[in-house]
Amino acid sequence: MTEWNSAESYDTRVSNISTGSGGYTGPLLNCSTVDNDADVDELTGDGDLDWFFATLGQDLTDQESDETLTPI
Ligand SMILES: [Ca+2]
Ligand SMILES: [Ca+2]
Repeated sequence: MTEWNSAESYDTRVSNISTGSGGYTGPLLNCSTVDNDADVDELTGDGDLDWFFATLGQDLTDQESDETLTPI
């Protein structure tokens, strides 16, 4: 959570946490490390910039145009 709450930009934080760039050494979050399940989920992030992990065509999100959705 330290990286996510850092002063880096949203795009840099997503990149660092998904790839280990920028000196980030914590657990990676990407389509290889986040598992899908068979359940239909509704993911809501409201007004802040959120990063969604969802199965396209199954899970529902309130993703906005400036937010990342990583398909799983
Ligand atoms: Ca699901
Ligand atoms: Ca949001």
